[in-house]
Amino acid sequence: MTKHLSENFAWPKEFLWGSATAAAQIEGASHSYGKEDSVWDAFARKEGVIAGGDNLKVAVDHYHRYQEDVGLMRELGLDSYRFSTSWARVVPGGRSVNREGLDFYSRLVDELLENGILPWLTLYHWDMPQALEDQGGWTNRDTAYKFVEYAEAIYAKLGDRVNHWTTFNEPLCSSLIGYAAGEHAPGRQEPAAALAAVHHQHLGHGLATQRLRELGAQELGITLNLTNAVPNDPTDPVDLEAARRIDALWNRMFLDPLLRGSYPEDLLQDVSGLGLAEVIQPGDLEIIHQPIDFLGVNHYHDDNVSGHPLAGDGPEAVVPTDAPKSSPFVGSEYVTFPSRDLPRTAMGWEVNPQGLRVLLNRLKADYSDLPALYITENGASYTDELSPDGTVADTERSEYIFDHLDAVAGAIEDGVSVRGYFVWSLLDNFEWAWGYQKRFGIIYVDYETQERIIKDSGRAYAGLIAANRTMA
Ligand code: GBH
Repeated sequence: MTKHLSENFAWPKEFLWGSATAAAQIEGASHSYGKEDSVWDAFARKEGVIAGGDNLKVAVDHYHRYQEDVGLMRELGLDSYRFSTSWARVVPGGRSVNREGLDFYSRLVDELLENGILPWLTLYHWDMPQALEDQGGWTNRDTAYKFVEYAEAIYAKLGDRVNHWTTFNEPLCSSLIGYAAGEHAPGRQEPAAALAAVHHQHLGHGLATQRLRELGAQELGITLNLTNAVPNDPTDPVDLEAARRIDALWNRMFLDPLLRGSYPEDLLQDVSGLGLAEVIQPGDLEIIHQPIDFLGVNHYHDDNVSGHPLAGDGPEAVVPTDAPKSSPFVGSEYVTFPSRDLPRTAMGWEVNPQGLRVLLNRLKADYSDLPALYITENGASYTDELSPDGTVADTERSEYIFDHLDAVAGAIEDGVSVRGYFVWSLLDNFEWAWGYQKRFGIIYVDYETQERIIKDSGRAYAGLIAANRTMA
Protein backbone atom coordinates (compact mmCIF):
# COMPACT_ATOMS: atom_id res chain seq x y z
CA MET A 1 0.00 0.00 0.00
CA THR A 2 1.17 3.52 -0.72
CA LYS A 3 1.69 6.07 2.07
CA HIS A 4 -1.35 8.03 3.13
CA LEU A 5 -1.94 11.31 4.91
CA SER A 6 -4.39 9.52 7.18
CA GLU A 7 -1.56 7.44 8.64
CA ASN A 8 0.16 10.48 10.13
CA PHE A 9 -2.86 12.65 10.68
CA ALA A 10 -3.61 13.85 14.20
CA TRP A 11 -7.02 12.23 14.47
CA PRO A 12 -9.19 13.73 17.22
CA LYS A 13 -8.67 11.88 20.49
CA GLU A 14 -12.24 10.67 20.73
CA PHE A 15 -12.50 9.67 17.05
CA LEU A 16 -14.45 6.41 16.85
CA TRP A 17 -13.00 3.62 14.72
CA GLY A 18 -15.52 1.01 13.72
CA SER A 19 -16.94 -1.34 11.20
CA ALA A 20 -20.52 -2.06 10.15
CA THR A 21 -22.88 -4.85 9.16
CA ALA A 22 -26.64 -5.35 8.85
CA ALA A 23 -28.80 -8.14 10.30
CA ALA A 24 -30.26 -9.52 7.07
CA GLN A 25 -26.85 -9.61 5.41
CA ILE A 26 -25.06 -11.68 8.04
CA GLU A 27 -27.30 -13.43 10.56
CA GLY A 28 -28.84 -16.37 8.72
CA ALA A 29 -31.24 -18.34 10.97
CA SER A 30 -33.84 -16.69 8.78
CA HIS A 31 -36.72 -18.88 9.96
CA SER A 32 -35.43 -20.09 13.31
CA TYR A 33 -35.79 -19.01 16.93
CA GLY A 34 -39.17 -17.46 16.25
CA LYS A 35 -38.13 -15.34 13.27
CA GLU A 36 -40.49 -15.21 10.30
CA ASP A 37 -40.26 -13.81 6.78
CA SER A 38 -38.84 -10.36 6.25
CA VAL A 39 -39.52 -8.61 2.95
CA TRP A 40 -36.08 -9.74 1.84
CA ASP A 41 -36.73 -13.42 2.62
CA ALA A 42 -39.91 -13.23 0.57
CA PHE A 43 -38.29 -11.20 -2.23
CA ALA A 44 -35.42 -13.70 -2.54
CA ARG A 45 -37.91 -16.49 -3.35
CA LYS A 46 -38.94 -14.71 -6.54
CA GLU A 47 -37.42 -15.92 -9.77
CA GLY A 48 -34.43 -13.98 -11.08
CA VAL A 49 -34.30 -11.10 -8.61
CA ILE A 50 -31.12 -12.09 -6.75
CA ALA A 51 -27.90 -12.93 -8.59
CA GLY A 52 -27.21 -16.65 -8.57
CA GLY A 53 -30.62 -17.31 -6.98
CA ASP A 54 -28.99 -16.71 -3.59
CA ASN A 55 -30.99 -16.35 -0.38
CA LEU A 56 -30.56 -15.17 3.23
CA LYS A 57 -31.19 -18.48 4.98
CA VAL A 58 -27.65 -19.05 6.27
CA ALA A 59 -25.82 -15.91 5.17
CA VAL A 60 -22.57 -15.94 7.18
CA ASP A 61 -24.21 -17.68 10.12
CA HIS A 62 -23.49 -14.77 12.43
CA TYR A 63 -26.48 -15.76 14.61
CA HIS A 64 -24.49 -18.80 15.74
CA ARG A 65 -21.01 -17.31 15.39
CA TYR A 66 -21.44 -13.90 16.98
CA GLN A 67 -18.93 -14.66 19.73
CA GLU A 68 -16.25 -15.55 17.21
CA ASP A 69 -17.13 -12.39 15.25
CA VAL A 70 -16.84 -10.17 18.32
CA GLY A 71 -13.48 -11.85 18.95
CA LEU A 72 -12.38 -10.75 15.48
CA MET A 73 -13.55 -7.19 16.15
CA ARG A 74 -11.42 -7.22 19.25
CA GLU A 75 -8.46 -8.53 17.29
CA LEU A 76 -8.90 -5.62 14.86
CA GLY A 77 -9.06 -3.21 17.78
CA LEU A 78 -12.42 -1.70 16.86
CA ASP A 79 -13.82 0.94 19.21
CA SER A 80 -17.34 0.41 17.97
CA TYR A 81 -19.48 -2.04 16.03
CA ARG A 82 -22.41 -0.80 13.96
CA PHE A 83 -25.05 -3.51 13.53
CA SER A 84 -28.78 -3.65 12.99
CA THR A 85 -31.59 -5.48 14.69
CA SER A 86 -34.08 -7.36 12.54
CA TRP A 87 -37.67 -6.19 12.84
CA ALA A 88 -38.81 -9.55 11.45
CA ARG A 89 -36.90 -11.35 14.21
CA VAL A 90 -38.08 -9.13 17.04
CA VAL A 91 -41.70 -8.76 15.91
CA PRO A 92 -42.28 -11.79 13.66
CA GLY A 93 -45.34 -11.49 11.49
CA GLY A 94 -45.73 -7.94 12.78
CA ARG A 95 -47.64 -9.42 15.74
CA SER A 96 -46.13 -9.73 19.22
CA VAL A 97 -42.61 -9.50 20.51
CA ASN A 98 -40.39 -12.58 20.18
CA ARG A 99 -38.39 -12.89 23.41
CA GLU A 100 -35.89 -15.24 21.79
CA GLY A 101 -35.09 -12.62 19.17
CA LEU A 102 -34.53 -9.94 21.79
CA ASP A 103 -32.37 -12.33 23.81
CA PHE A 104 -30.06 -12.78 20.84
CA TYR A 105 -29.38 -9.05 20.60
CA SER A 106 -28.97 -8.89 24.35
CA ARG A 107 -26.28 -11.58 24.23
CA LEU A 108 -24.58 -9.77 21.36
CA VAL A 109 -24.54 -6.46 23.25
CA ASP A 110 -23.15 -8.13 26.37
CA GLU A 111 -20.44 -9.79 24.33
CA LEU A 112 -19.50 -6.44 22.78
CA LEU A 113 -19.39 -4.65 26.11
CA GLU A 114 -17.31 -7.42 27.71
CA ASN A 115 -14.82 -6.90 24.90
CA GLY A 116 -14.78 -3.13 25.30
CA ILE A 117 -16.61 -2.46 22.02
CA LEU A 118 -19.27 0.24 21.84
CA PRO A 119 -22.55 -1.04 20.38
CA TRP A 120 -23.96 1.27 17.66
CA LEU A 121 -27.45 0.02 16.94
CA THR A 122 -29.57 0.60 13.82
CA LEU A 123 -33.26 -0.23 14.08
CA TYR A 124 -34.08 -0.47 10.38
CA HIS A 125 -31.70 -1.81 7.80
CA TRP A 126 -34.44 -2.90 5.39
CA ASP A 127 -35.88 -6.09 6.91
CA MET A 128 -39.52 -5.33 7.66
CA PRO A 129 -41.78 -8.27 8.53
CA GLN A 130 -43.38 -9.43 5.26
CA ALA A 131 -46.74 -9.46 7.07
CA LEU A 132 -46.53 -5.67 7.33
CA GLU A 133 -45.63 -5.34 3.67
CA ASP A 134 -48.78 -7.35 2.97
CA GLN A 135 -50.65 -4.49 4.64
CA GLY A 136 -48.99 -1.93 2.37
CA GLY A 137 -45.55 -1.73 3.97
CA TRP A 138 -44.09 1.77 3.92
CA THR A 139 -46.89 3.05 1.71
CA ASN A 140 -49.17 2.58 4.72
CA ARG A 141 -48.96 5.38 7.29
CA ASP A 142 -49.71 2.90 10.11
CA THR A 143 -46.32 1.31 9.50
CA ALA A 144 -44.63 4.37 11.01
CA TYR A 145 -46.53 3.74 14.26
CA LYS A 146 -45.75 0.00 14.15
CA PHE A 147 -42.09 0.96 13.79
CA VAL A 148 -42.30 2.91 17.04
CA GLU A 149 -43.71 -0.12 18.87
CA TYR A 150 -40.81 -2.19 17.57
CA ALA A 151 -38.32 0.49 18.66
CA GLU A 152 -39.89 0.52 22.13
CA ALA A 153 -39.52 -3.26 22.43
CA ILE A 154 -35.82 -3.07 21.59
CA TYR A 155 -35.28 -0.13 23.90
CA ALA A 156 -36.99 -1.93 26.80
CA LYS A 157 -34.53 -4.79 26.41
CA LEU A 158 -31.30 -2.98 25.50
CA GLY A 159 -31.77 0.61 26.67
CA ASP A 160 -29.78 -0.06 29.83
CA ARG A 161 -26.68 -0.95 27.77
CA VAL A 162 -26.95 0.71 24.35
CA ASN A 163 -26.39 4.46 24.09
CA HIS A 164 -26.23 4.99 20.33
CA TRP A 165 -29.46 4.59 18.40
CA THR A 166 -29.92 4.99 14.66
CA THR A 167 -33.51 4.87 13.44
CA PHE A 168 -33.04 4.18 9.72
CA ASN A 169 -30.26 3.13 7.41
CA GLU A 170 -30.51 4.78 3.99
CA PRO A 171 -34.24 5.39 3.65
CA LEU A 172 -33.50 6.24 0.01
CA CYS A 173 -32.77 2.60 -0.78
CA SER A 174 -35.73 1.11 1.09
CA SER A 175 -38.07 3.58 -0.63
CA LEU A 176 -36.82 4.47 -4.11
CA ILE A 177 -34.93 1.27 -4.89
CA GLY A 178 -37.53 -0.96 -3.19
CA TYR A 179 -40.76 0.66 -4.37
CA ALA A 180 -39.81 2.46 -7.62
CA ALA A 181 -36.90 0.63 -9.27
CA GLY A 182 -38.02 -2.65 -7.73
CA GLU A 183 -34.45 -3.92 -7.54
CA HIS A 184 -34.69 -4.27 -3.77
CA ALA A 185 -37.47 -5.73 -1.64
CA PRO A 186 -40.41 -5.48 -1.84
CA GLY A 187 -39.74 -5.24 -5.59
CA ARG A 188 -42.51 -2.81 -6.43
CA GLN A 189 -42.28 -0.45 -9.40
CA GLU A 190 -44.62 2.35 -8.45
CA PRO A 191 -43.12 5.86 -8.29
CA ALA A 192 -45.96 7.28 -6.20
CA ALA A 193 -45.71 4.43 -3.70
CA ALA A 194 -41.98 5.12 -3.39
CA LEU A 195 -42.60 8.74 -2.40
CA ALA A 196 -45.20 7.70 0.15
CA ALA A 197 -42.60 5.25 1.49
CA VAL A 198 -40.09 8.10 1.85
CA HIS A 199 -42.51 10.21 3.84
CA HIS A 200 -43.67 7.39 6.10
CA GLN A 201 -40.09 6.41 6.90
CA HIS A 202 -39.38 10.02 7.79
CA LEU A 203 -42.43 9.98 10.02
CA GLY A 204 -41.30 6.72 11.62
CA HIS A 205 -37.91 8.32 12.27
CA GLY A 206 -39.46 11.38 13.92
CA LEU A 207 -41.92 9.43 16.04
CA ALA A 208 -39.34 6.89 17.18
CA THR A 209 -36.81 9.63 17.96
CA GLN A 210 -39.39 11.43 20.10
CA ARG A 211 -40.35 8.26 21.91
CA LEU A 212 -36.82 6.96 22.53
CA ARG A 213 -35.80 10.39 23.79
CA GLU A 214 -38.71 10.31 26.29
CA LEU A 215 -37.60 6.88 27.40
CA GLY A 216 -34.08 8.18 28.05
CA ALA A 217 -32.04 7.26 24.97
CA GLN A 218 -28.75 9.18 24.99
CA GLU A 219 -27.56 9.55 21.42
CA LEU A 220 -30.09 9.47 18.61
CA GLY A 221 -29.59 9.82 14.89
CA ILE A 222 -30.22 8.53 11.40
CA THR A 223 -27.99 7.31 8.58
CA LEU A 224 -28.40 8.62 5.03
CA ASN A 225 -26.58 7.62 1.88
CA LEU A 226 -25.45 10.84 0.29
CA THR A 227 -24.07 11.17 -3.20
CA ASN A 228 -22.65 14.26 -4.88
CA ALA A 229 -24.55 14.90 -8.08
CA VAL A 230 -21.82 16.21 -10.38
CA PRO A 231 -22.95 17.87 -13.62
CA ASN A 232 -21.22 16.09 -16.48
CA ASP A 233 -20.60 19.40 -18.23
CA PRO A 234 -20.78 22.21 -15.68
CA THR A 235 -21.26 24.76 -18.46
CA ASP A 236 -24.28 22.97 -19.92
CA PRO A 237 -27.60 24.14 -18.40
CA VAL A 238 -29.20 20.79 -19.22
CA ASP A 239 -26.61 18.92 -17.16
CA LEU A 240 -26.84 21.48 -14.36
CA GLU A 241 -30.60 21.02 -14.28
CA ALA A 242 -30.25 17.23 -14.23
CA ALA A 243 -27.74 17.43 -11.38
CA ARG A 244 -30.06 19.74 -9.45
CA ARG A 245 -32.89 17.23 -9.80
CA ILE A 246 -30.79 14.28 -8.67
CA ASP A 247 -29.45 16.27 -5.74
CA ALA A 248 -33.00 17.18 -4.73
CA LEU A 249 -34.25 13.63 -5.00
CA TRP A 250 -31.28 11.71 -3.58
CA ASN A 251 -29.90 14.13 -1.00
CA ARG A 252 -32.15 17.06 -0.10
CA MET A 253 -35.39 15.04 -0.02
CA PHE A 254 -33.88 13.38 3.06
CA LEU A 255 -31.68 16.08 4.56
CA ASP A 256 -34.17 18.96 4.44
CA PRO A 257 -37.14 17.44 6.29
CA LEU A 258 -34.82 16.07 8.98
CA LEU A 259 -32.62 19.13 9.44
CA ARG A 260 -34.91 21.99 8.33
CA GLY A 261 -38.43 20.68 8.74
CA SER A 262 -39.45 21.09 5.10
CA TYR A 263 -39.24 19.37 1.75
CA PRO A 264 -37.29 21.33 -0.86
CA GLU A 265 -39.60 23.47 -3.02
CA ASP A 266 -37.88 22.43 -6.24
CA LEU A 267 -38.29 18.76 -5.35
CA LEU A 268 -42.02 19.22 -4.70
CA GLN A 269 -42.29 20.69 -8.18
CA ASP A 270 -40.20 17.98 -9.79
CA VAL A 271 -42.44 15.24 -8.37
CA SER A 272 -45.75 17.10 -8.46
CA GLY A 273 -48.50 14.79 -9.60
CA LEU A 274 -46.88 11.83 -7.83
CA GLY A 275 -48.76 12.25 -4.58
CA LEU A 276 -46.02 13.32 -2.18
CA ALA A 277 -47.82 16.49 -1.12
CA GLU A 278 -50.99 14.45 -0.48
CA VAL A 279 -49.44 12.07 2.04
CA ILE A 280 -47.99 14.88 4.18
CA GLN A 281 -50.38 15.59 7.05
CA PRO A 282 -50.40 18.73 9.18
CA GLY A 283 -47.83 18.45 11.95
CA ASP A 284 -45.78 15.73 10.25
CA LEU A 285 -42.83 17.94 9.45
CA GLU A 286 -42.55 19.14 13.06
CA ILE A 287 -42.39 15.50 14.15
CA ILE A 288 -39.81 14.66 11.48
CA HIS A 289 -37.68 17.68 12.37
CA GLN A 290 -36.63 16.31 15.78
CA PRO A 291 -33.33 17.36 17.26
CA ILE A 292 -30.80 14.59 16.56
CA ASP A 293 -27.39 14.06 18.09
CA PHE A 294 -25.65 12.74 15.02
CA LEU A 295 -26.07 12.25 11.31
CA GLY A 296 -24.62 9.07 9.87
CA VAL A 297 -23.22 9.50 6.36
CA ASN A 298 -22.84 6.51 4.06
CA HIS A 299 -20.73 7.32 1.05
CA TYR A 300 -19.42 5.16 -1.75
CA HIS A 301 -19.15 7.23 -4.89
CA ASP A 302 -20.25 10.37 -6.71
CA ASP A 303 -22.78 10.40 -9.52
CA ASN A 304 -21.83 12.06 -12.78
CA VAL A 305 -25.10 13.40 -14.11
CA SER A 306 -26.30 14.42 -17.53
CA GLY A 307 -29.75 15.08 -18.90
CA HIS A 308 -31.94 15.34 -21.92
CA PRO A 309 -33.37 18.74 -22.77
CA LEU A 310 -36.80 19.30 -21.27
CA ALA A 311 -39.73 19.49 -23.69
CA GLY A 312 -41.16 23.03 -23.83
CA ASP A 313 -39.88 26.31 -22.45
CA GLY A 314 -39.54 28.10 -19.13
CA PRO A 315 -41.95 27.15 -16.36
CA GLU A 316 -43.97 25.13 -18.88
CA ALA A 317 -41.05 22.79 -19.57
CA VAL A 318 -41.70 19.14 -18.84
CA VAL A 319 -39.70 15.97 -18.62
CA PRO A 320 -39.98 13.97 -21.83
CA THR A 321 -42.62 11.30 -21.34
CA ASP A 322 -40.77 8.51 -23.11
CA ALA A 323 -38.48 8.10 -20.10
CA PRO A 324 -38.12 4.62 -18.57
CA LYS A 325 -40.30 4.48 -15.45
CA SER A 326 -38.77 1.59 -13.60
CA SER A 327 -35.90 3.47 -12.02
CA PRO A 328 -35.10 4.91 -8.61
CA PHE A 329 -35.02 8.37 -10.15
CA VAL A 330 -38.66 9.21 -9.57
CA GLY A 331 -39.66 12.24 -11.63
CA SER A 332 -36.15 12.34 -13.13
CA GLU A 333 -36.14 9.11 -15.07
CA TYR A 334 -34.69 10.86 -18.07
CA VAL A 335 -31.33 11.61 -16.47
CA THR A 336 -28.28 9.66 -17.56
CA PHE A 337 -25.03 8.86 -15.78
CA PRO A 338 -22.24 9.02 -18.36
CA SER A 339 -19.15 7.14 -17.40
CA ARG A 340 -15.98 9.06 -16.63
CA ASP A 341 -12.40 8.04 -16.84
CA LEU A 342 -12.08 6.92 -13.22
CA PRO A 343 -11.15 3.61 -11.64
CA ARG A 344 -14.12 1.46 -10.63
CA THR A 345 -14.82 -1.12 -7.98
CA ALA A 346 -16.29 -4.55 -8.68
CA MET A 347 -19.74 -2.96 -8.31
CA GLY A 348 -18.91 -0.70 -11.24
CA TRP A 349 -18.98 2.32 -8.93
CA GLU A 350 -16.52 5.15 -9.57
CA VAL A 351 -13.65 5.65 -7.16
CA ASN A 352 -13.30 9.35 -6.42
CA PRO A 353 -12.27 9.73 -2.76
CA GLN A 354 -12.09 13.51 -2.68
CA GLY A 355 -15.83 13.52 -3.35
CA LEU A 356 -16.26 12.61 0.31
CA ARG A 357 -14.40 15.73 1.40
CA VAL A 358 -16.56 17.82 -0.93
CA LEU A 359 -19.72 16.22 0.45
CA LEU A 360 -18.77 16.78 4.10
CA ASN A 361 -17.94 20.41 3.44
CA ARG A 362 -21.21 20.89 1.62
CA LEU A 363 -23.17 19.54 4.58
CA LYS A 364 -21.44 22.02 6.86
CA ALA A 365 -22.02 24.91 4.48
CA ASP A 366 -25.69 24.17 3.77
CA TYR A 367 -27.12 23.08 7.13
CA SER A 368 -26.70 25.45 10.03
CA ASP A 369 -28.12 22.94 12.51
CA LEU A 370 -25.86 20.15 11.41
CA PRO A 371 -25.31 17.60 14.19
CA ALA A 372 -22.05 15.69 14.63
CA LEU A 373 -21.20 13.61 11.58
CA TYR A 374 -20.09 10.00 11.52
CA ILE A 375 -19.13 8.11 8.39
CA THR A 376 -21.34 5.11 9.10
CA GLU A 377 -20.43 3.29 5.88
CA ASN A 378 -17.65 3.49 3.35
CA GLY A 379 -15.91 0.63 1.65
CA ALA A 380 -15.57 -1.29 -1.57
CA SER A 381 -16.16 -4.55 -3.34
CA TYR A 382 -13.28 -6.11 -5.21
CA THR A 383 -12.66 -9.61 -6.48
CA ASP A 384 -10.73 -11.17 -3.64
CA GLU A 385 -8.48 -14.19 -4.02
CA LEU A 386 -7.77 -16.41 -1.07
CA SER A 387 -4.17 -17.41 -1.64
CA PRO A 388 -2.81 -20.86 -0.72
CA ASP A 389 -0.95 -19.38 2.24
CA GLY A 390 -4.32 -18.37 3.70
CA THR A 391 -4.11 -14.62 3.12
CA VAL A 392 -6.16 -12.21 1.03
CA ALA A 393 -3.99 -9.51 -0.55
CA ASP A 394 -6.76 -6.97 -1.23
CA THR A 395 -4.51 -3.99 -1.87
CA GLU A 396 -7.19 -2.15 -3.86
CA ARG A 397 -9.57 -2.23 -0.90
CA SER A 398 -6.84 -0.94 1.45
CA GLU A 399 -6.13 1.90 -0.97
CA TYR A 400 -9.83 2.69 -1.24
CA ILE A 401 -10.27 2.84 2.54
CA PHE A 402 -7.14 4.89 3.22
CA ASP A 403 -7.81 7.26 0.32
CA HIS A 404 -11.24 7.92 1.79
CA LEU A 405 -9.77 8.36 5.25
CA ASP A 406 -7.47 10.98 3.72
CA ALA A 407 -10.59 12.74 2.49
CA VAL A 408 -12.14 12.57 5.97
CA ALA A 409 -8.93 13.95 7.47
CA GLY A 410 -9.08 16.75 4.90
CA ALA A 411 -12.65 17.57 5.89
CA ILE A 412 -11.67 17.67 9.56
CA GLU A 413 -8.88 20.09 8.63
CA ASP A 414 -11.49 22.15 6.81
CA GLY A 415 -13.38 22.42 10.10
CA VAL A 416 -16.10 19.81 9.60
CA SER A 417 -16.97 17.92 12.75
CA VAL A 418 -16.54 14.26 11.80
CA ARG A 419 -16.37 12.04 14.88
CA GLY A 420 -15.96 8.53 13.57
CA TYR A 421 -15.61 6.14 10.66
CA PHE A 422 -17.13 2.69 10.15
CA VAL A 423 -15.80 0.53 7.33
CA TRP A 424 -18.40 -1.33 5.31
CA SER A 425 -18.15 -4.15 5.96
CA LEU A 426 -16.77 -6.22 8.79
CA LEU A 427 -17.49 -9.46 6.94
CA ASP A 428 -18.17 -10.56 3.40
CA ASN A 429 -21.93 -10.98 3.32
CA PHE A 430 -25.22 -11.09 1.41
CA GLU A 431 -24.96 -8.08 -0.90
CA TRP A 432 -28.71 -7.69 -1.51
CA ALA A 433 -29.62 -8.07 -5.21
CA TRP A 434 -26.04 -9.23 -5.85
CA GLY A 435 -26.27 -12.14 -3.43
CA TYR A 436 -22.90 -13.53 -2.38
CA GLN A 437 -21.15 -12.49 -5.58
CA LYS A 438 -19.85 -9.18 -4.28
CA ARG A 439 -17.51 -9.12 -1.32
CA PHE A 440 -17.19 -5.96 0.81
CA GLY A 441 -15.60 -7.44 3.95
CA ILE A 442 -12.33 -6.58 5.59
CA ILE A 443 -12.72 -10.17 6.79
CA TYR A 444 -13.02 -12.89 4.17
CA VAL A 445 -15.70 -15.54 4.62
CA ASP A 446 -15.47 -18.97 3.02
CA TYR A 447 -19.13 -19.59 2.23
CA GLU A 448 -18.65 -23.38 2.29
CA THR A 449 -17.04 -23.67 5.71
CA GLN A 450 -17.94 -20.27 7.21
CA GLU A 451 -14.26 -19.85 8.05
CA ARG A 452 -13.26 -16.21 8.63
CA ILE A 453 -9.90 -14.83 7.50
CA ILE A 454 -8.80 -11.26 8.14
CA LYS A 455 -7.87 -9.69 4.79
CA ASP A 456 -4.81 -7.48 4.36
CA SER A 457 -7.15 -4.46 4.36
CA GLY A 458 -8.40 -5.54 7.80
CA ARG A 459 -4.81 -5.75 9.03
CA ALA A 460 -3.99 -2.33 7.57
CA TYR A 461 -7.08 -0.82 9.21
CA ALA A 462 -6.20 -2.48 12.52
CA GLY A 463 -2.72 -0.99 12.21
CA LEU A 464 -4.10 2.50 11.82
CA ILE A 465 -6.39 2.06 14.82
CA ALA A 466 -3.52 0.74 16.95
CA ALA A 467 -1.22 3.61 15.92
CA ASN A 468 -3.82 6.12 17.00
CA ARG A 469 -4.36 4.39 20.28
CA THR A 470 -0.64 4.64 21.08
CA MET A 471 -0.56 8.31 20.15
CA ALA A 472 -3.57 9.10 22.36
C1 GBH B 1 -25.21 0.37 1.33
O1 GBH B 1 -26.03 0.86 0.33
C2 GBH B 1 -26.01 -0.49 2.26
O2 GBH B 1 -26.37 0.21 3.44
C3 GBH B 1 -25.35 -1.78 2.60
O3 GBH B 1 -26.28 -2.65 3.22
C4 GBH B 1 -24.74 -2.38 1.37
O4 GBH B 1 -24.28 -3.68 1.58
C5 GBH B 1 -23.63 -1.46 0.95
O5 GBH B 1 -24.06 -0.17 0.77
C6 GBH B 1 -22.92 -1.89 -0.32
O6 GBH B 1 -23.78 -1.87 -1.41
O7 GBH B 1 -27.68 2.88 -9.33
O8 GBH B 1 -25.46 2.25 -10.11
O9 GBH B 1 -25.96 4.59 -9.62
C7 GBH B 1 -25.36 1.39 -0.78
C8 GBH B 1 -26.04 2.57 -1.35
C9 GBH B 1 -27.13 3.41 -3.22
C10 GBH B 1 -24.84 2.82 -3.41
C11 GBH B 1 -27.30 3.31 -4.67
C12 GBH B 1 -25.01 2.74 -4.91
C13 GBH B 1 -26.43 3.66 -6.73
C14 GBH B 1 -25.63 2.88 -7.70
N1 GBH B 1 -26.09 2.51 -2.77
N2 GBH B 1 -26.05 3.62 -5.34
S1 GBH B 1 -26.22 3.17 -9.31
